Amino acid sequence: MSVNSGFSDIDVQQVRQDFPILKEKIYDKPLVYLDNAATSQKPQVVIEAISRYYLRENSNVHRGVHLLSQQATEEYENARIKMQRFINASDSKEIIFVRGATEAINLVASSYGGKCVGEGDEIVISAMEHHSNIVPWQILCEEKGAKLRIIPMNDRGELLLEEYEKLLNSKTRLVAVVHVSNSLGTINPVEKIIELAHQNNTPVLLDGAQAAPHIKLDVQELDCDFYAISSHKVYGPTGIGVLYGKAELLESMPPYQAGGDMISSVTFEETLYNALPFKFEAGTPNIAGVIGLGAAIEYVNCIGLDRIAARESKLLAYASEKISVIPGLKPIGTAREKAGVLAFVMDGIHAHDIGTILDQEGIAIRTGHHCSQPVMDYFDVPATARASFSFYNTREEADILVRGLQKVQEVFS
Ligand code: C6P
Repeated sequence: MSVNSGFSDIDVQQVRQDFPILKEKIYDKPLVYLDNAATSQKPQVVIEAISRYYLRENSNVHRGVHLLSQQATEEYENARIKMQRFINASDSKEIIFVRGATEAINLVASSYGGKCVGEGDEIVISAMEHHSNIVPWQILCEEKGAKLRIIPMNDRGELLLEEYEKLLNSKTRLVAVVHVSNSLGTINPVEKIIELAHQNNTPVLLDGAQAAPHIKLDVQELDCDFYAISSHKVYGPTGIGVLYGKAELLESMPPYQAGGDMISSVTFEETLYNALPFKFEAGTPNIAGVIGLGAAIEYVNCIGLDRIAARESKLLAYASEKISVIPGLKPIGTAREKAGVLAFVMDGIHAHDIGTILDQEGIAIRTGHHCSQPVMDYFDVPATARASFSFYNTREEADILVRGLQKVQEVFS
């Protein structure tokens, strides 16, 4: 495994060795994987941690007196502490393991929303949310007779903070905003968003699905109330993620799901709930997933998020400049603060055709609405093509993307 120290650049050829899949060929051409916003690739250490668990430690957690169960429990709880440190939460009980960012948001909508949102109340989200941070609030608002208010954005894909400020009032029960947009790449000014919400006594949930792989997080410094993370975007396995919540808020919220592990005692007359974080982790959890996520965090720590962010930002700038010379190509999302994502449309060519032709060249990008249909509506496009970068991508791969796009033009000219 590549371990970098100090502030030197990442040795990209060396880190690529950590990801077995990057050696794959697609239609006999080297894989150029530029779909990292959909899911990132997994380093060998993550794959090994999962298989080691199944090969040598497979057993249930928090339940057994036998050694295997104790070992599995220790690894599972160690991963919680790794995640606590990764985002600088003040206590490991503030780390709730869930299925992904989607479930993290649904948990808050169901539990916090169920308790604290009533008729006439308002939830504020933004114009650039992923469907995961729209639909749970729509359902809640419909159930409760509450109202969804939307922070608008400009043509660069930047939120209008002065409009946001006007939306906050005594009825606002929660502000739920994406930290980094998956369809535009915008890094939102979340510090300011949180400050303004807190002046209004309103808690803030950040959808960090796209931020966690690119930005060093400090939830205490941010002072956010909830933070949602997907493991599979931060080099860990699928089917696992994290909801961070401030302990006092989580303590005050009712359970989200009910079953084993979330109770401290059950009789037919009365059930007492378990302490945090277990109150929100009903049933046998995704143990292998949590252990894999723990290994992913260790891996990312070894590379260093500062170094990852610096490399990705240079790559994004390089690729953005290179594709800007392609005639008829229009970038979608040109915010001044961006991470990871390069989305665009091409005159007279559907995004799916771009994706299909690039695929023939071994280049994996995502095309479509990226689960952000309101963003497509705003830019008046049915779909975009989206290349999304990770620290293991190279300038040569950006050049291959540009050549692929030139080929797309030739095919359609
Ligand atoms: N975006 C993309 O290609 P899950 O599916 O629960 O791991 O993450 C949902 C989610 C929530 N918020 C944001 C900002 C996201 O980008 C995503 C997932 C992927 O853009 C798959 S749609």
